[in-house]
Amino acid sequence: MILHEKLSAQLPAWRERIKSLDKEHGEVVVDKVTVGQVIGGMRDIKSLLTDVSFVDPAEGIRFRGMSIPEVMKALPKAKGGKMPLVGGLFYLLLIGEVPTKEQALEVEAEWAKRATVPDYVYKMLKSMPKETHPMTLLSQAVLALQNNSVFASKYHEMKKDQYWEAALEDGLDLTAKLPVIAAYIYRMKYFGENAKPKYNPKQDYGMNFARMMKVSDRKGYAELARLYFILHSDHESGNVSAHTMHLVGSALSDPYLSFSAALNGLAGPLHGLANQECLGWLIDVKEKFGGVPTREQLYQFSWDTLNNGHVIPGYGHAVLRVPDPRFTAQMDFAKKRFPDDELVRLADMVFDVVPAVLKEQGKAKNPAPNVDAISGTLQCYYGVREFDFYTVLFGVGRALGVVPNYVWMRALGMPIERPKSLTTKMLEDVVAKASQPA
Ligand code: HAX
Repeated sequence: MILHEKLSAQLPAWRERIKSLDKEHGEVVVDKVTVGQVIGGMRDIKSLLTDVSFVDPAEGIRFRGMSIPEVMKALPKAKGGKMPLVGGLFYLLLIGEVPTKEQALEVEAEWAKRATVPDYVYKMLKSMPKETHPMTLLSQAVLALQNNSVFASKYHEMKKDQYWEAALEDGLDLTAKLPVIAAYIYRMKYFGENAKPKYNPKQDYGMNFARMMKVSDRKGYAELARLYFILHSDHESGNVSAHTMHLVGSALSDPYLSFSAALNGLAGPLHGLANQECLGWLIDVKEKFGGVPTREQLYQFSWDTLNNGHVIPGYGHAVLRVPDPRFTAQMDFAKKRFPDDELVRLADMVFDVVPAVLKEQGKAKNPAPNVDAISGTLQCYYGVREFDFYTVLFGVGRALGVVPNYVWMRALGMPIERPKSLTTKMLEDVVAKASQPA
């Protein structure tokens, strides 16, 4: 398999790099840690290693050093579409090189071979209460697949430097099955259907997803699915879902156990669940004013939201200090394909008005839009209007980034994660010592 070949060729030199950094320079200080960072959620502490992606506060995400426009241009495109093949993105994230079309199609073919979901997973999903949140269902389904884990079953017979091979097997199985499970959850939960979705090996990941979701404009939605999964794949390693995958995986829990945990983090309202809030806010505006309001009305509505003690969803970011390029890519997609859609026009006006309001308020460090400010609008256009499903889509995309990270961490033999904690008294003592005259 191409991914296996390409990875094993890189590993000896990369392992040497890590070994020499650790052995010869292990004492070199990277960054200082402040009391504020210890209290404030470890914000900005440089203590995670990944070569898969990097978030520059002034520029946004780079996948393997490439900006989003560069990635969208360089990756081979899906048949009959303008968007890249998702298999090409997975190849880029895992191997670190832009694939040829043939290489991207090899990844797509691997997925097609592995996309069958066992019967008991469907039965388990079907037996859950109707009102169960779709993210709970997705996480349960991933956990239910765990008894097929190659990593778990071979754990006792593998040497440490072979872990990555089993991780890759599981990672490919998992990423292949996720769109099938997500589409089943969608059709079962909102339409009461029980038919098992069928993956068509002649179609790519994006088109398969569009077909299994049964949206009416399959061609258009396949393009959106490709874009959406690519944009949501990775955002370096410190965000809650990526970090959870890394942390749980560091205990040598297999990829299923680790990814189910990552999904549970993604399901939090300050992380992935924020995307369902954003569309709700736009629809509230539309309903209040019977369509797209005037700029003045929107300005007042935004202030009312803030004055009522709420955040404006889709704006602000913990790391970014500019408009999120993932927002820009989605807005471009919408403006090229359906510029007259009412929600798109509204989202565009919000982009014009809200940053100024947040600046006036003076609290948010970044008044610009993030990835969630527009993603629901695009889903809505294609008829996927069930807000609480949106984080499931994020979950399918996120696997494409955290799986390569998991594989690399096992390949480099990364140890169990174990930061050190302090007591409040110890922190106070540190502060007292620091404030004593020299
Ligand atoms: N509306 C109103 N106030 C905001 C705001 C917004 N969109 N963004 C930040 N602020 C406020 C914060 O609530 C905070 O106020 P307090 O001091 O009263 O607590 C202050 O500005 C400083 O916050 P910050 O340092 O700029 O932002 P944080 O790093 O603390 O938080 C958030 C980052 C994304 C959580 C924040 O900007 C927010 O709540 N945004 C709205 C929700 C949202 O869009 N979430 C999706 C984020 C993208 C993502 O990860 N998706 O998975």
